[in-house]
Amino acid sequence: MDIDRMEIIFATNNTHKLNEAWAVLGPGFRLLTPRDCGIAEEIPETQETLEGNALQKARYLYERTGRDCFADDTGLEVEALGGAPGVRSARYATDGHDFAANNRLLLENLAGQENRRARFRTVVALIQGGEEHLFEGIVEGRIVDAEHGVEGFGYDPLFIPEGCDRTFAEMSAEEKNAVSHRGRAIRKLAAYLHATNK
Ligand code: ITT
Repeated sequence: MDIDRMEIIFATNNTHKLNEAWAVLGPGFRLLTPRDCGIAEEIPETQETLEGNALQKARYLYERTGRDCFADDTGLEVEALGGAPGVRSARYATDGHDFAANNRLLLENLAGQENRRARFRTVVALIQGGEEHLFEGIVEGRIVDAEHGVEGFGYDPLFIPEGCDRTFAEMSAEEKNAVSHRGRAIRKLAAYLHATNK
């Protein structure tokens, strides 16, 4: 196999995620989208855990294409809210992916709360030659009192990673990827793919 151009599909409908994964994987990989494989519909995610959803999305694509692929499921876990919104992060305030409404609800639910500790957790599910593998990436941090910054997506304007003084939405894509949940999980995936394709 040509190690310089490893081809793999990312089972996501989220272009922000796609761009982040692209930046981490680099030119050694040719990253395809579901659309590139003729799959235009929303990929279902109806499980109760990040692991379950990541596997569900990867299996959905694998069953339809028979090609190596991976999926990412991510949740924001807030300590004072017992781990919520967690696996329901996309649908916290509404049925859809309404980032502004989700952020408003999160701030409302944390009003007056001193414990602002939170973490992002990403689970990447890879299906390679029919075999399934999971990779996890976690970043610890805290939720601030108001939105700051316009970069990134989702809860980024409200989350400051440990050891930093800016939210993810105030960082460049490169800075976010260096410490983020997704950056960590995708680097583990990349290391595994390199190791198994030599
Ligand atoms: P796919 O399932 O198509 O991959 P999605 O947007 O539904 O895309 P998730 O279910 O993994 O992805 O993500 C749930 C929500 O968590 C997402 O809609 C965002 O609100 C939030 N989220 C995920 N990753 C994030 C990140 O890096 N920064 C901020 N918020 C994020």
